[in-house]
Amino acid sequence: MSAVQPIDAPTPAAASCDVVIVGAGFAGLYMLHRLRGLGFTARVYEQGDGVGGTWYWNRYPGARCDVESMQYSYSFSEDLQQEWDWSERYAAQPEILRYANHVANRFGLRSDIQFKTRVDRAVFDEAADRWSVTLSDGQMVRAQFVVLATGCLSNARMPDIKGLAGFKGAVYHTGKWPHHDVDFAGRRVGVIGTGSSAIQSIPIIAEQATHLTVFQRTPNYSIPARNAPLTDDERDAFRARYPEVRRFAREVARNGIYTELPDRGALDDAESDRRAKYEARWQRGGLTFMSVYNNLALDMAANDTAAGFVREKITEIVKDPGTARLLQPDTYPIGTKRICIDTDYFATFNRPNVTLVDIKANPIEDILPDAVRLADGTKVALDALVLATGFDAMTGSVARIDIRGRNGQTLNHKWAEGPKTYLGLMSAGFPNLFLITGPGSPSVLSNMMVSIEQHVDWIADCLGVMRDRGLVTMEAKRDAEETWVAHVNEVAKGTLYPQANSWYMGANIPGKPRVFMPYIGGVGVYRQICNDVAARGYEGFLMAPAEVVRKAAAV
Ligand code: N01
Repeated sequence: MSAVQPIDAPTPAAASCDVVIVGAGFAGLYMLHRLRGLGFTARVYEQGDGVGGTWYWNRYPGARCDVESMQYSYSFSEDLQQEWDWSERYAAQPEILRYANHVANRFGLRSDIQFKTRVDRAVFDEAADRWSVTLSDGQMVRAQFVVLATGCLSNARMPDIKGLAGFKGAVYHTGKWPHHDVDFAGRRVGVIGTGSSAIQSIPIIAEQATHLTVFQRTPNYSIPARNAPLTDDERDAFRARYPEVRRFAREVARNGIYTELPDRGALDDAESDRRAKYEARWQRGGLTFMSVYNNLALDMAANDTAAGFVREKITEIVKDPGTARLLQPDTYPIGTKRICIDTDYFATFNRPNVTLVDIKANPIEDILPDAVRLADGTKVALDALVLATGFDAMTGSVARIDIRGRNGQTLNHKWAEGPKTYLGLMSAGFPNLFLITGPGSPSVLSNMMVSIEQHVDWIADCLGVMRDRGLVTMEAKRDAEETWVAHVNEVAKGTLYPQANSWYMGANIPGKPRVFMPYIGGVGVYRQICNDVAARGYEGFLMAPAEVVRKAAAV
């Protein structure tokens, strides 16, 4: 395996290219690789100074993947998937970042990536059918196509808490962690938030800090990860099955993960059988807890059985009954917020140096230079604050770019009441602008690697077809987009998901429209829809020589 070192120096920015790719995470890297393979000129702009996207930024203690690494990895290169040795069932962030760097080096991608460069603006020039892309260093790049590989969980959200700027101790956000080790030894630390990032970092911070105070607004359901080193035999056995594992993940699974498909609902089993099945999954660990039965996301009574099981587990693990009660989620169905997986999260609250504070009942009033003050006047003295407050998910990173399509319309204006896309791939009025794992696609509800590869392949194939047929512009038709948005909403409404105030719904951002953003129909179903659309001549898209598209769009 290679070290995290560039092997080829970046070349200066191109003044024009076929495709501008925004972001050098797993989506941007593979997009670049595919486009190069087809002979397109492409240029990636990345605001960080390295590849890896979400894995570049999220360096908080305990950060690791919640999909098993043998599956959370690229499948496009047989050599790559055979040669890379994942060391653990769920790789930690440094190893995933090494993998991203290995891929960039192995496929010689760095020469077309410009680091430390944000894309600030992209304006579609209707006269020339080209995008004019403005970079943070002031350069302008012209491109026929723009691909937003900006990531769904990459725009860290600072909470709007009075006095935060005046806190004199160190402040960290899990989503934008420093690149050096942070040692909490000898410090009184506060963690605000109890989502996946907090649940992974809290047990580790608790081991270091003099005292850790966790400020919880909403408790989360969490399942043990049961992380463990992978042996050579386990890796070999998995690799031997890769053709089937990858096929299943792409075509059959709802969430892009190879696992057993449940054939019955939770209420079809007697209580004792149900408990035995939940217990077996709890012992196995991981996200597949939610696929014990086929109706946990659909039927409230079925869901209650799984939620109740996890609540009982919390009672068993946490010794103080009051703390256990506070840690038990009961205001939303299990799985409707992204389920967490952890290592010793609940047990951490048995430590004498850890305190849980219920800020739903007693909210944070303000932050003083050396403490958090609660509504009842209590002051919690702190030396360091960790904000595990999440992201402006799915749309946040797109919204930071000033994107202007036909007639000068901005994407932010168009999406003011919620994101609108056709298939999550394009938005009407924004020709030749593609999104990878955008709202309206399975995206964050799936193994992101599977969804990224599917989108990249679809887009790359599409650009190849356009070139072969002499087509210059492509855009989503408005009626196709409306039909798709309605379908995405309808499928979501048939599930329990909209019942939770989740970031899937935009509920964590004050003022953000409440729309269930990802497509919940399943990755296999979705892939088939996309393939069928392409097979029918890219049905629902305007795809024609320049002058034809312009006339049609004007009607
Ligand atoms: O963010 P979150 P995250 N005052 O939004 C609380 C992926 N991920 O970074 O629920 C007080 O889930 C907020 O409270 P509430 C994964 O998909 C994956 O943890 O809004 N509290 C909540 O508790 C995940 O779902 C891994 O009431 C405030 C927390 O902060 C997604 O990223 C690891 C607050 C935010 O939780 C996001 O996870 C990490 C305020 N003003 C992340 N504002 C893997 O395992 C927010 N909160 C791969």
